[in-house]
Amino acid sequence: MVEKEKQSVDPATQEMIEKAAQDGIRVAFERAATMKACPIGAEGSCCSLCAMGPCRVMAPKGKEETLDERRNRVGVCGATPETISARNFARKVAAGTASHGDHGRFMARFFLAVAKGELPGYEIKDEQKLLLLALELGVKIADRDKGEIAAEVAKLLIQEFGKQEGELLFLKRAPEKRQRLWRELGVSPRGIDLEVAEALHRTHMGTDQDYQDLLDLSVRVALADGWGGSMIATEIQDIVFGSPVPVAGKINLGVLKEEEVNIIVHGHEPQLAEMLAVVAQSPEMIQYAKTKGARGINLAGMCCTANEMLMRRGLPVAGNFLQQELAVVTGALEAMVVDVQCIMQGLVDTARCYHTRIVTTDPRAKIQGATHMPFDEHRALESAQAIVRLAVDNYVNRGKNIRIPRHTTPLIAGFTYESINYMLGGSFRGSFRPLNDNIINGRIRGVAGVVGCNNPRTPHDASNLAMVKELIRNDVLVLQTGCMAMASAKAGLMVPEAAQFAGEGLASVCEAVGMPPVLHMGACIDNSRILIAAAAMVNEGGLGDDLSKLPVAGAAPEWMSEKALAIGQYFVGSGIFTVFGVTWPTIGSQEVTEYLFRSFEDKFGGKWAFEPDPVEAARLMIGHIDKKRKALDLDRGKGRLLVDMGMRRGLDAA
Ligand code: SF4
Ligand code: MSK
Repeated sequence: MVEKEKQSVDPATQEMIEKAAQDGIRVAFERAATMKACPIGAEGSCCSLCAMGPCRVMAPKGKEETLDERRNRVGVCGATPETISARNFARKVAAGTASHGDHGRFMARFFLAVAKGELPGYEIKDEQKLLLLALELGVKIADRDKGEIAAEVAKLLIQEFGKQEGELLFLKRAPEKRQRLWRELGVSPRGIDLEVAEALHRTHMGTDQDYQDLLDLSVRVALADGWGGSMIATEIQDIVFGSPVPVAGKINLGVLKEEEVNIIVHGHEPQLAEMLAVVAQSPEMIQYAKTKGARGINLAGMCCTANEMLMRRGLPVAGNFLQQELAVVTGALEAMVVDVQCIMQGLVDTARCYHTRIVTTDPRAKIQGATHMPFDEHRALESAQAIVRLAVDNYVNRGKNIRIPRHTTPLIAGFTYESINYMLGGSFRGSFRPLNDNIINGRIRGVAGVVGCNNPRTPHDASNLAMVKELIRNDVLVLQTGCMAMASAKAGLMVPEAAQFAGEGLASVCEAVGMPPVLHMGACIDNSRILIAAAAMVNEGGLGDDLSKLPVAGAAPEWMSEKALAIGQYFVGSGIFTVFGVTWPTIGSQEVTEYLFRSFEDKFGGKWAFEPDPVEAARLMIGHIDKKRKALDLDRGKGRLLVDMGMRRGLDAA
């Protein structure tokens, strides 16, 4: 057994790893320790695309390869290691894009139904955002009813998935220069589903066998995620559930309550969670819980559903990806209600040892051994009531083996392009000008997006914390989403007081505005908010005419999901330098890796890097930021020189 300190830096997680071991439960940490990663697959050198294989084409380790050996290192069909590596990579990006795309498509159809008034219990909460989007998309507003406007907007967004030609509508949000570059390189996505389908076709056995072509293709697919599926999902969720504004919350397994019915919502799509929040707070349901001996009902979140609910409702967050099984191990969880993505199948087995019910709710994501209660949007309230009642009824089945870690940390979440604009500029003159000015005067050195998952192949939360601390110490403002946002929040970096960990310049800005040096921007799909914020920095002026000119960088220090690769690829394809930790899926092919790590910069202005040491990775990001500052002719730390009359006279005399 691996020491718990080496598995996580989070004390609540360590405590529950220990309890799991005492209870004889194997969770992901233990499984990762006993199941070594396949070295051939990890480096991208295995092809299983057809039944002539699987073929393994890894280079011999520790010895020079002869030309003949190199020539013969191909699959049965003759596919080279480069083709195999690039196909594998492109397929992962396509799977990530498909996941966010399917989320976006579901949201767009849901939005249309809400607009038509077909879904009782849901309504349009942010009318202003709806109207702005309608104007942007050329939808007539005049004196039309908001439902009519929303329906027309929804139909336009639904079309984005099946579109066969032209360009995705939101590409126009990128700076002009970037749009032109995408067009010139032939990577402007046409339709979201089309790009995914074409990628699957072109990576089929015997189709596209030019590794550079495949890697360029994967940029087009990924852009259909960032500027397509993810952005659509974010926009719609803001319109229907309300745009986030800074909100206080708390995080970690200590949010579970010993004397209440505990329910965790886990996954990615917020429709059901929103309704569960309403039902869990209803006096009737609380009364019902009391009849079972509980003091109330405590709804908390896990993974990105948690981020969605935290951003809009301040709902407590139980933890990030690697804490999902540990929430069950507390023995105090009545139900874990899951939808899509990042739900470990191991949950069901863990739950068998306690009383927790794992409830699947989405027809696209069932798990054997779980209780399936399909969520019907048309009868959302009834669906949510049935689920909460199941959890309440289960309270009486709680055993005596309960231990809830005492750890919780306060945080502020709810930062979006709009709320940052407001926070920096005020309600009448909302603007990114103060951000740009502080970058220009060097108080803020640059901006970094640190996003992505946890991975038990690296100590839980550790790389994120080391990276984020190094960045803010060096005056880099950090924007976060997904499970990495939660890692920073647990460590207390998402409150204004965390400015004490920042460099002098960044700290002075945080203190003046009253904001943390690390901003929580939401769930994985909300990485699209980071794209929009970056575009706003370009549009504001003074930092170059393209995203690739900005002193910004991206990272996913603990990634595990194909979605993370899609996100990284759309950052890179948008011109942003991006570093991943843990492992790199093309390391088996030097050519493919070189192309992504170097040639991409000449083409797209952004490139990938792989660096498992988080402090080293942060330094790569800072080095890149400094390179961009130099190219923009910005002198770090100089500050704006205010010239008074005396100085002016001196200048005149000289
Ligand atoms: Fe092997 Fe080629 Fe089939 Fe891949 S496509 S499994 S390399 S024969
Ligand atoms: S939930 S994709 S583990 S961030 Fe979005 Fe966390 Fe990664 Fe899932």
